[in-house]
Amino acid sequence: MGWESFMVALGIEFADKFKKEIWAKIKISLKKKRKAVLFGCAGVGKSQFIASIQRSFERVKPTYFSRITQLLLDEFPLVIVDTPGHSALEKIRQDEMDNLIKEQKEVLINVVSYGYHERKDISNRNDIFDGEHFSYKFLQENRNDELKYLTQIKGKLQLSEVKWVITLVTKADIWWEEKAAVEAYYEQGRYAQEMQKIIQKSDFKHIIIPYCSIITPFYGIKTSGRFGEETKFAMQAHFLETLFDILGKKH
Ligand SMILES: Nc1nc2c(ncn2[C@@H]2O[C@H](COP(=O)(O)OP(=O)(O)OP(=O)(O)O)[C@@H](O)[C@H]2O)c(=O)[nH]1
Ligand SMILES: [Mg+2]
Repeated sequence: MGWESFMVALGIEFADKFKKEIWAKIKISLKKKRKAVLFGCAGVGKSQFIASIQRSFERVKPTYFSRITQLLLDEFPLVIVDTPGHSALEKIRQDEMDNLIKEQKEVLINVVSYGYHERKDISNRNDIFDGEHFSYKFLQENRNDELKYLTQIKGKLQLSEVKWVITLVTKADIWWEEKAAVEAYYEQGRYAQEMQKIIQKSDFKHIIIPYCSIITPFYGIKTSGRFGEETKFAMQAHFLETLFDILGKKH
């Protein structure tokens, strides 16, 4: 093949590939962009969860602003908004709650972690760990905060067009040995009762999904060690399957 015909063949190949790529992009953009927002207390694992679905394994830092991430999950374009959980950043969360109504978000992900909130503002680890167990008081206060945050979303959620609420119970690697208690708490316990009050006056479906974004010690303290990478990936795959199922459904 001479130089000229070689270049022409190459040109056709590239043009063809280019057309295919453009067409794939058009097809994707024709699909309606789904919007999701994450809420939850500081340190429950919202940002680490976003990192995990982007297949990033680095530990994240606390969030101080709302942050939009555009994802393409198996051809589903998804816009996901991360919010800061810190108690002082209430105004930012309120604005995002207003956006729930204005921007017609379809999925709200309420992130919880059975009280295992890892924030940077604990100066003395001994306050939360006695050498064997994590402090009941510390965990209970955090669980109460999870309920408080849920109540704060209530009003806006009831006025919104949200179709699905996912309670994402993250940090399974940390609470794995207590999984029966964790399941009971979110499926039937105090959390479930609070959620039920919201559901009664709303029009969304609620699902609870256990999750693990990263296997790492809690506040530097080694935990169970009985939770492996396989279970983590199985949980991540299950979450994505559920999400595709939800996003693929016509409303
Ligand atoms: N062991 C374990 N640690 C996790 C998991 N998810 C998050 N973490 C850790 O928990 C800490 C808090 O996670 P973030 O994702 O920053 O929490 P956040 O909810 O975004 O917190 P704010 O941005 O302050 O609202 C980080 O040190 C994470 O690495 C998990 O599944 N397992
Ligand atoms: Mg964050």
